[in-house]
Amino acid sequence: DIRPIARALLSVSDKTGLVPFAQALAAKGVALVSTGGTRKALAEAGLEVSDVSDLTGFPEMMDGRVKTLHPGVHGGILAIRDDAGHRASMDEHGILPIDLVVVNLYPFEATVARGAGYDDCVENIDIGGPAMIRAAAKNHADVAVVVDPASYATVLADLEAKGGTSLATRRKLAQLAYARTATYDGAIAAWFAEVEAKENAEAVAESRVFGGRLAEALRYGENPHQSAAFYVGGPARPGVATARQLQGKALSYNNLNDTDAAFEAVAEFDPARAPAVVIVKHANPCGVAEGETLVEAYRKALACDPTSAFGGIVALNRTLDAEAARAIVDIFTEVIVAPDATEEAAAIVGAKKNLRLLVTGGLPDPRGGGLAVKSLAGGYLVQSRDNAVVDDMALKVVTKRAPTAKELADLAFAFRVVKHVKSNAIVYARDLATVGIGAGQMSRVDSARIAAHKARDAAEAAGNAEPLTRGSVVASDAFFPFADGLVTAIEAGATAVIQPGGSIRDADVIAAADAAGIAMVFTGIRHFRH
Ligand code: 93A
Repeated sequence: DIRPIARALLSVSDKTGLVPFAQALAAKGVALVSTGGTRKALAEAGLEVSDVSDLTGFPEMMDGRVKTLHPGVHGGILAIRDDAGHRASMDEHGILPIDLVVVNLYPFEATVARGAGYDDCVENIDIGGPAMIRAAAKNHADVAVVVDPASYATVLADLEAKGGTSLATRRKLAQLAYARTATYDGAIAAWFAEVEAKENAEAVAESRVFGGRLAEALRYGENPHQSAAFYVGGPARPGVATARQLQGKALSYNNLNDTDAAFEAVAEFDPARAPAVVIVKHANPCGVAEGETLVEAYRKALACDPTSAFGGIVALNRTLDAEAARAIVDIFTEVIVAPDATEEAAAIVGAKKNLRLLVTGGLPDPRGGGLAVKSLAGGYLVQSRDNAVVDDMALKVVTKRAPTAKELADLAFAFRVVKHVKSNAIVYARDLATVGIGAGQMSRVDSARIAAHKARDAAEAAGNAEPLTRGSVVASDAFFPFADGLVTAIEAGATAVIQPGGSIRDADVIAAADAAGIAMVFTGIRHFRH
């Protein structure tokens, strides 16, 4: 398996160690063939070296883009030496065998690293070099390939000891060769990705969405590989766009999105009526409550789903006070947002360096107008805000039993919350606190089940014998298309229901409610949110 070396093709950008290596080859009687720059370097060292044009019958052309891409080169590399047909082709076309290919590539990585321009980087993508390397490596049965000056010694050692290269050496060199071209192409692909990411970042920074003003370039978007920026615009509205950040790290894209969701939700709760708290995770409320005090509201909200509340956003409808601040900093929280904060509360939050505290100076009007914009491929969807508020709705009792005053208060509470839960949304509430929230399901009955399931989990975690949905009320953001979702809620222990109504099967749903003796009211207004 020893293959002597009669002819070597040398074409290298990195000329380190080239001359002594070529001298050693020449001393063993190896004929040298080279491309322009390599040939010049060898000739200057006094070596006899022919031009690759002698093999191809073509001059190097197109600024060197085409110099070795020719059957005169690739036939000489790829021909199987003991294949009569291959040998006949060589004879017919005057192709000379090449036994050693010594190539290192245009310095693409180094060109990118020194911050070269786009065209310069593209020009440094080597095409002919990798083609020869891969060809020689494929034909390792007959040909040795060297892609790195570090391997020159290996070839010379084989030549010295065996008069040619061994199969083991050629295989090892082939492995190194493919590893090199793979790394090289990987670097090129990574560069294209980098160029694209940079262009995206520029496009995001330059975009002017609905006359918005760039407030802040964000480190990244919903995911780290996405570019992002925060624009403010449209009618002024107290919230994330106007808030003053009293402390904590910069807000991320997801923080801003979740904080907005939390604050818009808590604004549904009139601070003159009662303190209220909303905890948001992944843009959905995972606990909402009113209480006698903020801290009580927070504890009730937290009890709904303490697992999800971990790392959540807490929004309050009144000035953050010390008691509430102490309770909130007790568990890992990303952001607190409130109309204001007392000095004492701010100092308590201050002990948690990373926790962001935002004060907005007020609450947005839930009945306020304005536009909601969403992008889709090639355009935008624009609609007016969902500014419908349950207090303004003409509630219609559709069951034999009317809700009690307590049920009615919880129903209104639940419908306020369900407006801010992604559809299909189901919210169980009791004593002005959510006890189970089902969000973002494609089927309403699944939302009803998930909400009940989460309520059972929360009860278990709190050591309660009964799930909190026992004696609760339930709100649905849109009508129950079938009785099944309602039946799930009844099984979970709901005693009253609020929903828009309007299904062609309303009669079935009402009958199921009457059969269970529960009360149901229709709002006539739907609260889809996607
Ligand atoms: O531009 S190329 O992709 N086209 C070719 O046909 C070609 N053949 C060898 N680059 C090509 N090469 C590369 O030129 C080699 O990979 C090597 O990096 C360089 C050596 O050129 P010179 O001998 O002129 O310095």
